[in-house]
Amino acid sequence: MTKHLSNLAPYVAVPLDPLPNDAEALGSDFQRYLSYYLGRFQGCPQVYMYEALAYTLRDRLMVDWRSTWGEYLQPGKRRAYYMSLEFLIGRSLGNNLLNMGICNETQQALLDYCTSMEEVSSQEPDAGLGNGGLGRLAACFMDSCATLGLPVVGYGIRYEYGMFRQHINDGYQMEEPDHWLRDGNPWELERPEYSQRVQFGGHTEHYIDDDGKPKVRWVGSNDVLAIPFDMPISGYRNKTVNTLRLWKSTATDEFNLDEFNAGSYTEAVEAKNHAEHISMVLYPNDSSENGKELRLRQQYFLASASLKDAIRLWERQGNHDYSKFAAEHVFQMNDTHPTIAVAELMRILVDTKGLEWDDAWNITRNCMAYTNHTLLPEALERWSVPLFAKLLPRLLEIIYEINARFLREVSMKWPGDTGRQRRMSIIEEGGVKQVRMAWLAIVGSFSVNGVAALHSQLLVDGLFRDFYELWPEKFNNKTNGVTPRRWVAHANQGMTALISENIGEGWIRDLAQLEKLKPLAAPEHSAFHAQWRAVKLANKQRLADLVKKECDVDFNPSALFDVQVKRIHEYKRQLLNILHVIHLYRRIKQGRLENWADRCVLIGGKAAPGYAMAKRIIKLINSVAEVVNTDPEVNGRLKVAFIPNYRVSSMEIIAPAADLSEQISTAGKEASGTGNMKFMMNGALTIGTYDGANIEILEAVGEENFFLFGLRDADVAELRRDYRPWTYMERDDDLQGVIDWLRSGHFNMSEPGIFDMVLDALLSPHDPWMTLADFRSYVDAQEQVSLAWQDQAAWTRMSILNTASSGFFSTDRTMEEYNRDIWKLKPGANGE
Ligand code: 26W
Repeated sequence: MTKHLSNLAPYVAVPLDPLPNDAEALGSDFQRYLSYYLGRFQGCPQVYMYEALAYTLRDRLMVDWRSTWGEYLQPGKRRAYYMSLEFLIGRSLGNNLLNMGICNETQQALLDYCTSMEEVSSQEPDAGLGNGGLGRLAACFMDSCATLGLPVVGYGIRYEYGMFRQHINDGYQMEEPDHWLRDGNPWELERPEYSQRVQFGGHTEHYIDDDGKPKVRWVGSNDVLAIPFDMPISGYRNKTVNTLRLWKSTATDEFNLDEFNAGSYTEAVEAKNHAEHISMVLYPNDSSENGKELRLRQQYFLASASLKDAIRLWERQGNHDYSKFAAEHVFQMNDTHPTIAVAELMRILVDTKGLEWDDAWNITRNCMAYTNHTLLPEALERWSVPLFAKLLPRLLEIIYEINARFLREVSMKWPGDTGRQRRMSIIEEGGVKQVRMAWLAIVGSFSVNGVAALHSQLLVDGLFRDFYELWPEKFNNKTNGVTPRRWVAHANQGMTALISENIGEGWIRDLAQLEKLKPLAAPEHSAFHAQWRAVKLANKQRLADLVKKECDVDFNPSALFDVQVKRIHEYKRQLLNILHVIHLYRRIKQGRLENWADRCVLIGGKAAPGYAMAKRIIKLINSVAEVVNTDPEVNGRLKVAFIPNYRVSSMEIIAPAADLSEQISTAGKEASGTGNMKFMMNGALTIGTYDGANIEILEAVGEENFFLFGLRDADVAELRRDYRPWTYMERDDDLQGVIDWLRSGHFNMSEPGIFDMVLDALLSPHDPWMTLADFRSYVDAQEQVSLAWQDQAAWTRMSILNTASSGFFSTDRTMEEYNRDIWKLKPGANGE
């Protein structure tokens, strides 16, 4: 039965006594969980060891979790809420151990069980509640906010099924559901007492209330219940534990009762199923919206439950004066996905709290902030008006009202400019009218930001130009980052120890201190260089073992590890990479081995299940790999592997082992990229286009330590007007040769024609990604890479300089900027 709380006294956190963290206490709690809670014994499957350990640690997080909440619930305390349909958390065990600072004690405690940390950690399934960059960014943000002691709560959806598991079958991607919650999730805490009701469907009624005021009510709806599950987010050794609150959908109690009383048991169960569908599965599309009703349900479910929860918390502290609401709340919307929150907050304030429209609007536009993560037109969310009318009738009315008032403002500023009004309208006219979610987000927010300098500039120059002309002060840049705790201190323990021995441990909290490594890049520190190389070599051996296990391909750790891992998308140009691989293969076959560097090329990533071209690209990579890896003439000079099921936990092994990071998107298309930063921190050199955060990486490390190639975004825009890909072939024998080999069927002997679609796309004058235009420049840059690799001393120096220059790309810096410019929160006492 759902536990409801009503008429509660204001929340007061009674402090808990801390639990001891010595090996003995940890060991005995571990033993107690294993035996008395899980009913298992020494020698049981390792997964129970993981669970017992997770409970042991969660107990210890509880003390700080409670005191952190207590801190954040001080009267008048301003809080931020990060609303995101995705949080790509990965595993929590190792990260919590690191942040709590009890790795050694825990290792000690486990000795009696003849079990290694690595074995136990690997039992934890990845929490894959995200697609890629946007979802992982949200997880890195949570880590940094906790480390900085910022009062930020994450709101998301507790998908029963996360990102699908990818198998490779005969070179083709196969998707398998990821039931990550099957064995339960020991980190989460269910809090049914804070459930929220969310309405769908029904209709609106306009009426006059007792005071003679016109009012609206939303009636006849089918409601679902949102149940919160809290995940603790530990800060780095600072006694702060923040909260990620994930909502699960279920049927409301009376829904069941009605149906049961009518004697329709199966219908009642069906209704329950229907309600539970909302949080059942993460949509696996990144960068293309498909307008599915269930997705809109998810978005409203998250926005509505989260806003009601934040309001509940605030009212329970005795607050009822809504003129203070905006001063104490900020909601950061991660892309347009939760943007219906703008209209939902208006609905709550006007319909249920009885505020006047203008007052409600002032509050709303002073506490909402929006981050854009993509310029790709196919990724811009639009919802059809008829769908909106059916699912969220009251919200649609509110959006129309917001739009009418907004368009009046536009026409005051630009009288008679109907073209501009049409462009700026939140409702797009046409066959089926559409709600433009990005426009709603901009109109309803006080801050709009892009995620890298170039991206933010392109937004105000292009997509958002009209809005920028109206409200220039709203627009700002916040260059992304990644958390150095997970991506260096946890993932690369060898390098962490080496760095700390030389410059102390301060860098883990203050990544700018990596600058102190710069003097050590000088040639006279040859002992340090040797250690740096030894760490990289060990990491490469660990990756080689993984590649052997997953792909049955032998990677030689002394070869150059050339890595591209990210979602498979045409704009990210895995195709350009594979064209280069074919080029290298041709060189071997033709005996053109001048300045050769042995390479192991690793590619990984998931394709959206409905994205046929991306799936065919995966097949091509695997087909080329098969030919190259089995040709005796290649003789170890080149290896190619596609690593299946690329995810957070695989990146933890891949990033520390990479020598070369491939960031080769068509200029102007990758908003930022964050994998580029993980590689840089771990000492990889980048080969990249002038795009997204690559530009800032290049500026930080210097162009002599970066392999830049390709067209700039302005060149791409210019060339777009008259693009003739075949001309590049005619002028370049290498490109001609590569395309000829592809066309000849050399890589698909038993499946003729399967790569025709790839060739057609590359050779089309409409190819938006202009892969062939960048081929020569890419191949030349790759030759520079091979040359540089020959000089291992110089390479090591560049590798050290990359790590040393990566301080800016910590999400600690990103969060400090969000806080300085947008959130304006005071760090809690714990965070100082
Ligand atoms: C509506 C379907 C959909 C789903 C996800 C559309 C778009 C998305 C995201 C925008 C995809 C995404 O992850 N974008 C990435 O965000 C990262 C974090 O800011 C950036 O580093 C990447 O460049 C950007 O592609």
